[in-house]
Amino acid sequence: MKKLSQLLAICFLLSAFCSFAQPNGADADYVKANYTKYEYQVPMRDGKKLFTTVYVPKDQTKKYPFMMDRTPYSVAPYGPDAYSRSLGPSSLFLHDGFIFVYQDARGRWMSEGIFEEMTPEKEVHKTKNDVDEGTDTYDTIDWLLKNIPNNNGKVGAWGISYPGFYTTACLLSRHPALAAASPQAPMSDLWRDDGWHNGAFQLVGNFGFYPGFTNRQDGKPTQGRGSRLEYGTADGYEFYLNMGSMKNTNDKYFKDTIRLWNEMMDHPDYDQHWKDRNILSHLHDIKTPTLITGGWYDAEDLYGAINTYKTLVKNNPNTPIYFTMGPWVHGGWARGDGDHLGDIDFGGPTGPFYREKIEFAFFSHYLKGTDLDLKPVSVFQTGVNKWKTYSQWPPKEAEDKNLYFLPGGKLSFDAPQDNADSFDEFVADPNKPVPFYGYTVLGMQREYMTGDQRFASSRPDVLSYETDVLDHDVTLAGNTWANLKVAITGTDADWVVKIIDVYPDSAKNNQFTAKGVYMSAYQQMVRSEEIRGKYSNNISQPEPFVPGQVTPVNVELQDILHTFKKGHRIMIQVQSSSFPLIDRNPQVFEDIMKAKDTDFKKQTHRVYTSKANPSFLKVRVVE
Ligand code: PG9
Repeated sequence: MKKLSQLLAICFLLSAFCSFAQPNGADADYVKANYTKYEYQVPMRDGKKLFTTVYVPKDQTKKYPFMMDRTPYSVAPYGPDAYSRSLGPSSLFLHDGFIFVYQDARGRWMSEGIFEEMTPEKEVHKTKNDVDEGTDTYDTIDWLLKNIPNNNGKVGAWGISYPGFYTTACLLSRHPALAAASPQAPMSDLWRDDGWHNGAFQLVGNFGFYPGFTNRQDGKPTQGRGSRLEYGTADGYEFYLNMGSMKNTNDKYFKDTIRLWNEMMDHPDYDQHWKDRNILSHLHDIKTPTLITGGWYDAEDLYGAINTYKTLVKNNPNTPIYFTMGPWVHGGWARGDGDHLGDIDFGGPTGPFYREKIEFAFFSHYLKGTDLDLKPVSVFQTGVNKWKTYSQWPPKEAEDKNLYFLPGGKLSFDAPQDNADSFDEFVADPNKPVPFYGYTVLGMQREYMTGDQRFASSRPDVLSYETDVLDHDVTLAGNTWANLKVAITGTDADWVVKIIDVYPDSAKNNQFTAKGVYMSAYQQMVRSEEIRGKYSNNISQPEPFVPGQVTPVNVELQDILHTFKKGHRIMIQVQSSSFPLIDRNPQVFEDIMKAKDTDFKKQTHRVYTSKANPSFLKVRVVE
């Protein structure tokens, strides 16, 4: 049984590791014919050894740079004769020739040591035991330069998602040989990336993940474990609603055996546990040219990509920092065409352009000295489906404006004028939460990020505000801020804000439009974000609402670059659940991770639309 659970675990995590690669038969054959694989236990300064696989080009007539991927998801296949089916970020690297290095991070799989979620980085390293991902990277690079022949003395690092975090952490080695790095969809701050969004727990993205990811803490290699959840249904909404409160995740399923899950449940506030794991606070004195890559429709690490870029640029003005955001899901740039998501057509392939003209060109320049014609910012403008380049992000040309919620479900750049204290109200019932997508399965449905919102518009517990038909294109660029004035009858509430592109009745279906869906009057999600109301004033010290008192709730929505075309409308929806994307709020001020099923009760929520208490979305508009 032990072997079976280990095999299951390897399969589960290989899916995470390989799902971003582009394995195909031709590449697999090329790897075997042109590279020789070696396996090493690389010693770290504290004596722990990290399992490291190295693929060396058979052609030893020239010197090669390293391309390194440090990962918690296993560097399988293990064994000197078991070859990976692909190497590097894309086939371009495989065929151009690099020394590829894959390393099990500390405490993962075949590497020794103790694994910690998002390893807390140390600012000072006094003794050899003061280790973190920065020191592990430094020691690994030193060892590679000395022990792998025929290298050209330059190291590149890349990784997506958790490996993206490890790539960001590579920058903290500040090793002089680290000549280029590309953290892609990097996790940066779990309280704002995969774990929580402003205090709302990301339920569907995590519940199925942690059983397979959590390993024991005995410091010995091969610590994986299988994920053994019996869901009993394929309907995610039904499964998670029947599960009940977050307390039941342990009472009914995990039985307190999943260490990393319990770390989540025990730290719902932005406390020292998360502050220690926020790598953004260490991104100073970075000299390595860096390319940050992310997807506008990344349901996991959108915050990480955008804010790793913004922090690096702010703290390191003299270091070349590049930024690319395309119309991609989590890791979507690494494989396939990237020509659509759900019903939305992006006008052609976007992935191949990125992989060749941005990613490969970046690494080839800094590791091999080839020419580079790359602007600092290359971003895909959705709505009109074209690539744009800027010198900085958000564009300095952007102009701040407010989109005001008005009585009668109107939305306008003009502020409310009347003196009446107008508001809209709805009954929020946590036992009948608003689905986050038109239909729900057990896992994350990434299509929700461009999904048709007509299923929500018709619900009485969803408020919709929309502009008149636009008589010209309106392009929003950068992050936006929802500034709500609300009042509730309870003492806590979640607030979900959605920016939606409303198509004209004349809109035609495209090649990707699902059967039975009509693009006529389609309500395309452009961006959504949520906040657990009690954190609105202080994310570390949550505060109860005073029932009936008008209260400001402000939430940042992550960046977009989207054109609402002439003939379309801009819509904003506000609701108090998005299930099971996020967990439910009992709407009473308490530790929701410990709430009882009987705590979840209906409350009445108001959103004000008056001159005295204006609610609005602060946006940045570019021509
Ligand atoms: N960012 C992804 C993830 C990490 C932790 C929890 C859930 C998801 C990932 O690395 O795939």
